[in-house]
Amino acid sequence: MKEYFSNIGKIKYEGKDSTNPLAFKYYDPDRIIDGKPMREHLKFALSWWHTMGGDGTDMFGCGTADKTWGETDPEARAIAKVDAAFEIMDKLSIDYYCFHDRDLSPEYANLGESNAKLKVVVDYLEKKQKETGKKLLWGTAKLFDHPRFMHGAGTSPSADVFAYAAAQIKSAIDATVQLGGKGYVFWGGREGYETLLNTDMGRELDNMATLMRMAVEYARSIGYDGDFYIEPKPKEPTKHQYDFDTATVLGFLRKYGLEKDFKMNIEANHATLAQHTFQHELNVARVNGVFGSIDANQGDTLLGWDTDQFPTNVYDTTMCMYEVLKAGGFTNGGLNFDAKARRGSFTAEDIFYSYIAGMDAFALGFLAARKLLADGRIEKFIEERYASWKTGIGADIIAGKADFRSLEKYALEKGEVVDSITSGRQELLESIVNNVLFTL
Ligand code: XLS
Ligand code: NI
Ligand code: NI
Repeated sequence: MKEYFSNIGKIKYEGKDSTNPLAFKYYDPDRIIDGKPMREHLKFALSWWHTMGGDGTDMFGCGTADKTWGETDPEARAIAKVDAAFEIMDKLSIDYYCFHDRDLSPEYANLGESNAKLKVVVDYLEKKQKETGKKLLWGTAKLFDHPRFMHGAGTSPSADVFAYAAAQIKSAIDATVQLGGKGYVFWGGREGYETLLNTDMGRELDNMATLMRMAVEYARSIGYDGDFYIEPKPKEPTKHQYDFDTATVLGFLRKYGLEKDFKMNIEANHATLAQHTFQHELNVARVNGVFGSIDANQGDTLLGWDTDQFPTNVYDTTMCMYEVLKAGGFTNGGLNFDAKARRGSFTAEDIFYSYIAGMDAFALGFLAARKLLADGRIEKFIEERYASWKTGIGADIIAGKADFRSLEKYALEKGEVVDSITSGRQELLESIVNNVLFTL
């Protein structure tokens, strides 16, 4: 078998004092922590579109990285991509991957031909999975690239486009099920609008829900027992995306009765585009019981778009893993690097440096989050801050034993509130985080 990265060997864990750029400093895949190896706590996944297909093309210039994998013929390239991806996963100890249908295999002359050629690649992936033990984290359909989807897929004003999208999702679900994936993602690429002057928003939202319901019905009918995810994003490519953020998506899911089948795929850079922190989005998902999976990357705070950079900010990875641990860890979900090397980082080595940077940042965040939880000062502070809900009037309110009349009586008798208002202590808490993270 051809080796695509012959000058790069298996990336090993060498510990924090290593200066070898091609070694992990924190990610020690087989180290057992709390009864399972680090690789299972983190469940890293490679993204097909960025890593195997993204060549650095942007609106100002052509690609800078060669992602042809030595093949000009599209069918041969699709197979070469699989081989190269499995080599990358093996060398980096990444156990999972994610795909869009058209990144595995491009569009051909018609849907029938596209489906048939996709199936060839999926069969090959199945064979490679069996040989290597690598797994599919989630699959999805690319419903935003081809011109037919210019006004949306599920939300297109054209019913024919809706039907085409349904057909495409059907084969992407077939592929996901064949490959044993436990997640299927809806990212509403062009499900949004540019102007309300041409948009019937009520119709579009109803249709989007119908498409999702049909997807669930079909998948369950062929035995799929995994999760469906919605990946919120507030803008880009459309001015206003319907899946704005986790809270908006929750309202949508509950309105249409989809909340039992769908969870969130939270993307760090999408959170910040919605003016939230990454942790905020994870927390909203967790407290509402819809935390599912993570698209890990980071944005650039000075830019207003999805830069999808490999994550290196350890505060963010720490607070992310803190939420993941509080949610009980990953079940069907994992940490997918929906991230790409910068256009100027165009060499093959940069793929490895990027993943090492991102994986080490999350391994460090995981260790730091465990330390924060074990330290307990933050948890204890929050617990004590809400102590008034444990006894007396607070406990009565929670137990449903109070109403406006009894609360008025209580407040009149009690007089001004003094003893149960305490300092928020934000600065102290921030310094505790630093104290736990940076013990030299
Ligand atoms: C784009 C999205 C996309 C989804 C999968 O912004 O992040 O890559 O993760 O369709
Ligand atoms: Ni994403
Ligand atoms: Ni994104």
